[in-house]
Amino acid sequence: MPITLKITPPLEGVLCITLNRSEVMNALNTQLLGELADTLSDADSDDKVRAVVITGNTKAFAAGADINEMAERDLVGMLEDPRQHHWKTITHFRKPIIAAVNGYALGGGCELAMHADIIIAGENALFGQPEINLGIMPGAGGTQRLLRAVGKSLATQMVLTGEPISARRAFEAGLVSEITQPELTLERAKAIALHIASKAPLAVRLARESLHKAMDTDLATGLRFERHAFTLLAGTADREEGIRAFQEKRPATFQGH
Ligand code: DAK
Repeated sequence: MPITLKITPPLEGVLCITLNRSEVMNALNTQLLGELADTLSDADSDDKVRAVVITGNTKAFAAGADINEMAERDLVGMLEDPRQHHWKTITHFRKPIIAAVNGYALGGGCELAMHADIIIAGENALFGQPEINLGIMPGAGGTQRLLRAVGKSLATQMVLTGEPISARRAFEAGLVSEITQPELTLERAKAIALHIASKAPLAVRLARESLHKAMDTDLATGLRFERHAFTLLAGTADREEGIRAFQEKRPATFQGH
């Protein structure tokens, strides 16, 4: 039973995970990351889960790695840090994640939000990589994913000054796809997750993988992957159902095969 997370059982295909260390701005300690990795691992093989929403509270999505815990680790401790394994599990999760971000998304918190496929931000959200203020640097994608999301100049400014950006600036830069009133952020993220959860799961999975390819390969390789994935879907019952439903002018019911 997780202690650092609140988990709402899957409803219409959507699992909702709330980070639950509000007394420390949802700082990501090893236990929280472990519980999150385990929850996502289970969700990966659970047919009832088609999309996941991750959120925090109104003050903080997450203010980064737990600095007090980090202070206890020396070089060898960092090399053997179990958190690296948990981050890897989160990275390799195969279903869409929507992050509903209010308040601080700093350091590892910003990096966790960037592990999501879609970020919905409340007007009060602040995104930043303040590691430089601690004499360290981002370690969970904060230089790589941020640069790809917002471009070189803004990413460099954020990482080297440690200054956060507002939700509005993050929206303009393409880091987040929508801004909402803070009290509506979670509802909006859930609505998007529900929408995705109603689509054909194999098509969602392959489309998502193809989008990810655009981040880490050249155009020709990405286009080749896209074509193969598109072709593979021709063998699915859900494609047949989707096309037949269109022709019969009725909503499609997808089964996931
Ligand atoms: N860790 C531990 N405690 C934290 C925390 C954090 N990151 N952030 C906040 N807290 C705690 C505060 O210490 C305080 O605790 P008490 O004093 O009440 O006991 C409580 O939360 C409330 O915070 P404040 O009193 O400071 O609240 P304010 O509103 O004044 O300020 C703040 C909120 C978020 C601006 C401020 O707390 C702050 O600057 N927090 C630190 C933000 C930060 O520097 N984040 C980056 C951490 S480094 C890796 C992967 C990832 C990482 C590293 C390695 N590998 C895979 C290898 C990631 C590194 C990081 O994220």
